[in-house]
Amino acid sequence: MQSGMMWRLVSCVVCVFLGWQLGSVWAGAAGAAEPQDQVQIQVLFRPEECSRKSKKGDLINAHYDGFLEKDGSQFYCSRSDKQGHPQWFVLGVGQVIRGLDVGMMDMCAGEKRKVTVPSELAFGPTGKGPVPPNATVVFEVEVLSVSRGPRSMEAFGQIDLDKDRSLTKAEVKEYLKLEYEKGGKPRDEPFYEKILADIFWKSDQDRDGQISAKEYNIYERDEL
Ligand SMILES: [Ca+2]
Ligand SMILES: [Ca+2]
Repeated sequence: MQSGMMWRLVSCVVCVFLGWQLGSVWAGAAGAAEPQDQVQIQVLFRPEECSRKSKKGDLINAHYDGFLEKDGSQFYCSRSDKQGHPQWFVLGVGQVIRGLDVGMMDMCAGEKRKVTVPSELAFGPTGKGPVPPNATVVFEVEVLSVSRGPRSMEAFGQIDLDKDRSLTKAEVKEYLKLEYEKGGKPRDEPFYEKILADIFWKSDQDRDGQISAKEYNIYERDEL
């Protein structure tokens, strides 16, 4: 019992770090031909009202808890960690493991799913942190909001106000503000700061404070 609690504590600490890393690690490793066939999706709850379903490039706010399939032990805990805030990420562009990019498509705000991801679309032959090599993982996800994100390629040009093919925080913030105002839901400063911090942490891989065209679009380099 005690060791179980200890494991959870350790894994929660690890997951905070892991959470930031989930995306970049396997962004380049997703070579499987038809990933949608390999990811098992079980819808646990779907709200009756669903005005918008998640698609590639959308900005998602979600909780996701990760478990090892083999023994059910938890290795990631955006929800169960008491400090846990739901995570912001852009869907379908490699900010989360490929299995979640695939398994979280077409979700409504309020929907809950169980997504089972084979190792090739998760942490691969090397594993990561508490996830051993070649491990199938199960995520319980709950989507809190779905909105148009900053990642569609048409959006890049709109965001890049000075047309230098690189995005500053000010440029991304301006874009997000416009999007939320358009949607009739303007937000306060801390809200935008939180999203910006998340987006830049996950996207600005060389940490130069700007999101380059290459950093912006991980899967489809050809488009630029
Ligand atoms: Ca710019
Ligand atoms: Ca950069």
